[in-house]
Amino acid sequence: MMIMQDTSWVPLFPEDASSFAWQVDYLYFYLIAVSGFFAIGVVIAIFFFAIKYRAKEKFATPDEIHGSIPLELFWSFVPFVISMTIFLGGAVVYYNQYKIPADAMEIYVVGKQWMWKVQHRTGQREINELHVPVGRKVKLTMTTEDVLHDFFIPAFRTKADVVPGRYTTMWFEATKPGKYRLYCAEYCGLNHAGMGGWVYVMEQKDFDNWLAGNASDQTPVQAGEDLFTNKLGCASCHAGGDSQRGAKLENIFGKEVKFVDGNTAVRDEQYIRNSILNPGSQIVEGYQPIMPTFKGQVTEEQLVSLVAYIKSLSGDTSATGTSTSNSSSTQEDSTMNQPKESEPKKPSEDKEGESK
Ligand code: HEC
Ligand SMILES: [Cu+2]
Repeated sequence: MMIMQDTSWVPLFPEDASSFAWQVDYLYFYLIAVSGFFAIGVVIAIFFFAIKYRAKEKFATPDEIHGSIPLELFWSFVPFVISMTIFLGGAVVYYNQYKIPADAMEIYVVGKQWMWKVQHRTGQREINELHVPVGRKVKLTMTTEDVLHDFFIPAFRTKADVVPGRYTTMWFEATKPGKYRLYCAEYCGLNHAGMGGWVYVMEQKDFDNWLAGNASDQTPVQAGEDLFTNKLGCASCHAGGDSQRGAKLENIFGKEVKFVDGNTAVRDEQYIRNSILNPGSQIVEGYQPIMPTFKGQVTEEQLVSLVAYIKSLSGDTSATGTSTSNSSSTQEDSTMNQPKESEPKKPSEDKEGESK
């Protein structure tokens, strides 16, 4: 329960345990300093003027004042400069926090009244706990089964809304091994206050052991492939070789797509999710609108797996759970890449021409 660190000079703050935590703190202290300076200045001025201009005689008439350009300029310019420093400081910190590094290790998070479900790329699942290695960039791709939640790790000085029907992301790089609080920071119903847990930051080798020691479920990619080929029957349209009626899904991730109505979009996680839930809303050029909606038939966790599988068809290997130097990870990596490699090559020109 001890999250305050003994070395922090004022024990008012949670520990600084991420690469950008100090930036948030400095910005915060700067805001306090600016507010403190003006608050104290105003109070001093009140007393000073109250004494200096106190009523010395009854019915005195004060001198008329006709404005002062230098004074006007001074009190416009100084606040302007101060607010710009706040804006710039805030913008830099915000940019560092929400620009997700490309080489981050991806972990999926699904919020649900009232728990956090976490799944690693290697298949491990955990609830209300999040194990991460120290010194690695970690990206969380998050969504929720029900209402709005908010994923908050005070020691990392980061939080992000978790929104129904959408993927939101956040990232951090933990700097110190330890155990840190994790909260839901958006009131989400009766047991909102209980919707929290712990983040465990481990040395890379302990983390690798942890990954290896936890009996591995299917990886998200494997689970997605299973849904795709067996449980949901996507493969009947999307992997039919020459008779394929559905759009080609290999090597599409991150690329632009053109719709029959002439609009375009970039195929990101959000787009793939929407393709599965509302296929009619975005018909890919060259295809018939025959794909049924899977709304109500798949959970958010299954959707995350499907998205991971479709990403893997584009050779997305971004960030496995383990370090690249680790031998057990090479095994995991190869399992994750299997779908991609075993996929028969289908030249895209063929498909396009055929279905037109
Ligand atoms: C009845 C056949 C059929 C089934 C079943 C089907 N699809 Fe489709 N799918 C299509 C067709 C046709 C298109 C292209 C037209 C469109 O955009 O709706 C498509 C488009 C897509 C796209 C967008 C492709 C692109 O180029 O951007 C994705 C992603 C997708 N499907 C995923 C799935 C998944 C996942 C499943 C299973 C849950 C599935 N589909 C089931 C026929 C099908
Ligand atoms: Cu919540």
